[in-house]
Amino acid sequence: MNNTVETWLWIGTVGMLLGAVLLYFPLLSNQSEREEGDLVSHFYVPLIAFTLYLVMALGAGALTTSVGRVFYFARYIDWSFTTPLLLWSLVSSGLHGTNVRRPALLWGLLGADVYMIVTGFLAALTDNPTVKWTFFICSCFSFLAIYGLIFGPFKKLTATGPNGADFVKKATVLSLVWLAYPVVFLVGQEGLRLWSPGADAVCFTILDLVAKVAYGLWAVSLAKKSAGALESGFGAMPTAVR
Ligand code: RET
Repeated sequence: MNNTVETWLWIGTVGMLLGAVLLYFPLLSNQSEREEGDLVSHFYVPLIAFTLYLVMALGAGALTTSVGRVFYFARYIDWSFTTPLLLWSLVSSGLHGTNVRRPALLWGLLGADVYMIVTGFLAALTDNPTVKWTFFICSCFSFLAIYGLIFGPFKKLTATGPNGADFVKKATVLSLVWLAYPVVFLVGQEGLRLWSPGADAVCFTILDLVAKVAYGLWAVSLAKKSAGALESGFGAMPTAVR
């Protein structure tokens, strides 16, 4: 394994472990139902990522394709679990305190997300350009569907509750960070191969640490604030009115 790649896979492993430990403590002191969904999901996200980074750092979780490119498929196993968890906690915390229950809409969002990762995996796996770019486009359309659902129906529905403003803040940050993933794919080894495997490892590791650990810590702190506000009667209004 290339030295830069190996170093960054270990940075990812240690960073995710640290993130999981940091995100475990808020779980122990949880006092409210409002925070529960956020706390549980934001703990599992770095824990899952730690496991898959460890697999990659130890030299597994990758295969060599027909043109000699090393493809880290373990990233896609990580994303298949962590991205649905991140979207689920974004939406369920946004809807908390409203009377809205739209399970089919939530399943639609999670379905688009899993479809995005699976078609992205197929695009990354192959070296056949027609197959690669066909699945890349499928994956990008699913990504657009995710944006459409978040900033369409879910933004409207969460606006009826006390966490609507936090939902918009989190959704904005999440969509900006997530946007960098297809760009790295496009430029890196899985796409046009304009830069080295080391550059891929650096970018994906930094992105993963931001999208999972930094975002998770921020989301949990927002959940704590919002639970405090709900307890002291603030923000309970919209629920009571409905
Ligand atoms: C792929 C393939 C090419 C097209 C698109 C992609 C999108 C990937 C995304 C990944 C997000 C991962 C996160 C992980 C952290 O937990 C699969 C690269 C659109 C958005 C946030």
